[in-house]
Amino acid sequence: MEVQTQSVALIGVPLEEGSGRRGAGMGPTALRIAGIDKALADLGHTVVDTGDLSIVPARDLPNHPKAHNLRVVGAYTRALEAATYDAAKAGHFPLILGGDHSLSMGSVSGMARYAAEMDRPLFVLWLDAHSDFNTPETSPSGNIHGMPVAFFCGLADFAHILPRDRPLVDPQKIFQVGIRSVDASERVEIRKHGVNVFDMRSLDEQGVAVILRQILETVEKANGLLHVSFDVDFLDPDFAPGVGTTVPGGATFREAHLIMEMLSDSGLVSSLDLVELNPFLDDRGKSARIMVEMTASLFGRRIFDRPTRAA
Ligand code: EXY
Ligand code: MN
Ligand code: MN
Ligand code: MN
Repeated sequence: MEVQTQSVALIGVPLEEGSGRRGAGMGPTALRIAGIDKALADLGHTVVDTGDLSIVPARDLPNHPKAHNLRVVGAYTRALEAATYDAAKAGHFPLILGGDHSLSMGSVSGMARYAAEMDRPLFVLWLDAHSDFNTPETSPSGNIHGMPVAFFCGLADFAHILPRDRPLVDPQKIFQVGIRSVDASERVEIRKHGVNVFDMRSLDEQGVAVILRQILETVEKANGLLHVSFDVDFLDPDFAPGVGTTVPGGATFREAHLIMEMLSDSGLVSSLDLVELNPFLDDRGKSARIMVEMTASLFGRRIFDRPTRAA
């Protein structure tokens, strides 16, 4: 199968204030050092590195006792919402180099605005150990990287970071895969709002190919756009240790790799976040390199071509 070459806009987001520790702010640099631009260029894609996002201080936002560093996270959310929307609108594939997972409040909201303008539904594939469906009220930690999904569904509308009339994501158009750490209140909310969860047990029982086929069919039938949000902790910490929130029993290299290949074959992916890489905790750049490998597969790298879409 021919690789459809694309114009890829790299957007660096050195945000770590949404997590409970330092280090994820170095993620964009580590992904660049691991060769993300070359990996994509070698596949024939055009790569435009827009550098790291600059923010305008969000002085209008309050200090929130249950949402730590809201002003910084809010400033990045605003800047990234605009940068992601602008990149997509200009015909680029927005590839966000994180940064902690709170950045998805901005990237997904930007894609939601773009999809609404295109009159197409936005679907989100959330590859993560966590469901990130807390609100400031339910969060056990106050760390905003545990809240982005609730935010872009309009359920954690803290402090009007974005305009109230922004397009939201329908929880039933979210697919969470690899989940294995869920807080009690998140579990209730996930069921209540109909988020589609394929936890690690589903992966073990059904295998990733069956699950991915089901997701891709749904997106294709609806003529949807698919935003992929890839948290390093989706992977098993044995081979991806460079993340602050490791949870044992994660996806294997081969499972994650097959997901990337099937996503690539589908041609449905519109945008991608690479998040939570913490180079300070990594083992000689191992996790950064794996994230680059995964991205290359999503953008068409193959061992051998397949005559038809993976059947
Ligand atoms: N559920 C926990 C919390 O809300 O504090 C842990 C969240 C970790 C989030 C990581 C990024 O995926
Ligand atoms: Mn910072
Ligand atoms: Mn996450
Ligand atoms: Mn996570």
